[in-house]
Amino acid sequence: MEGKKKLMNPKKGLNGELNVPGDKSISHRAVMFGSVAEGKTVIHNFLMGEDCLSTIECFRKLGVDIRVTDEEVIVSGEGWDHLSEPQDILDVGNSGTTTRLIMGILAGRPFHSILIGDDSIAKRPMKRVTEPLKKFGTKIDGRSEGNYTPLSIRGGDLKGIKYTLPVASAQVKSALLLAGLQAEGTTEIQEPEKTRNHTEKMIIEFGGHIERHGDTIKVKGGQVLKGTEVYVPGDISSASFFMVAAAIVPNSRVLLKNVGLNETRVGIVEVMKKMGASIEIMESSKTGEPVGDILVESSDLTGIEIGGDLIPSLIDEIPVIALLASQAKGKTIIKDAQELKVKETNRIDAIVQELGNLGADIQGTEDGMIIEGKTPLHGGEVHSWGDHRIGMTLAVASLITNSDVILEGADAVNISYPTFFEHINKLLKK
Ligand code: SPQ
Repeated sequence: MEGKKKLMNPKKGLNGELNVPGDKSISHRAVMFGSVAEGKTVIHNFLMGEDCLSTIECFRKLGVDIRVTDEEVIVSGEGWDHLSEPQDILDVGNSGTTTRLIMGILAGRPFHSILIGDDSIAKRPMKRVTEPLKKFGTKIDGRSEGNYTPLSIRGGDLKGIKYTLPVASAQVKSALLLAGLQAEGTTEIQEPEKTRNHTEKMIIEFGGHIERHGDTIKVKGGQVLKGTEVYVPGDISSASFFMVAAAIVPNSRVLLKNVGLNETRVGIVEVMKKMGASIEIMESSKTGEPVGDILVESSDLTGIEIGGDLIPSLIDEIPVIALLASQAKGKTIIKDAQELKVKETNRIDAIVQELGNLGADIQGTEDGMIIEGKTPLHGGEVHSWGDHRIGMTLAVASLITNSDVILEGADAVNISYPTFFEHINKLLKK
């Protein structure tokens, strides 16, 4: 994942409108649900990023017919029982979502499969999924007692469980719901904090049933899902790079169209408002996944404290929020975000080191970081650490440096936003 890019800072600000690519979390889930549902699923605005393409390849190896056209992805699902034993290993690439969610599906399938990914995936903890899946009755193992890839799964008959998640994780919750849909009886999952709920919404979209009471989610086993049409909204995590860019680059005004505004994902909007950013949300549709437009203009910002149950709703935006905070007056404290250490990289270390290299006053803590602003940033050589969100944050930082930035590992953006640099250039030209 190399690729060196020289980035320039703009003279006139960022101006114009963008349709950011489809939501990564929803794109993965649409392929997975389409694969286990009966009948055709047509997915519009699917994210053609490397992670979601890994999901497509894995399900093709499980015998599912998936057709990709310029307009849509068509999944010809034939139900849970028609997934077949793969002849080859399933390569999840760099994608934590693929790894964890597919385990929940494979747990209930009566065959053997092996999951493997890249060097980053090999370091991400999987026991949080393998342990509860064993309680359902599946056979699953991997390096370090099932904590790391390669993972080997021999699925079978499952019995529903009651389980309290030790960490707030939508991926773990989703894996257990996918296993629960195939298990005998009811599965009850309690989450410590509310995490993204795309899996729950998709169970309903595919004709299934799920209940939520307070922090407990209940799903019955033996559910037959039906193929459907899925409209993937723009990814708010991708939009966030341009929301922050518009706020920190002087003379900017950017309109982001058709962005997903699911209430479990919009923490960054709350944070930007609290910091004093000029941000306007125009919701256009509330059915299924809520969607709307986001208008952001250059703003004077003030540091704030970010923590508690807000964290899961902006966990992937913290690198770019750190950059935002470096341009806010005063201190920003980000806490309760220790999960950042087990993402594609240790995102606390990566962002502290790389933004520090550009002159930001930023310090890592056990569960987050402390940023003091407002600090002018200078040019230099920085690295994405092979992590798309770190790479895109540094590219946005380069828009306000006083000299050029060389970004190594720029190709990492292809994981979730292959047209990222094209989109920056589009806004620079206006
Ligand atoms: O798929 P992956 O690699 O885990 O992607 C990331 C990202 O930054 O794109 C995290 F590194 O997003 C996760 C997110 O952090 C996607 C996700 C989901 O689709 O369910 C949930 C979050 O992870 P978790 O561990 O909190 O469940």
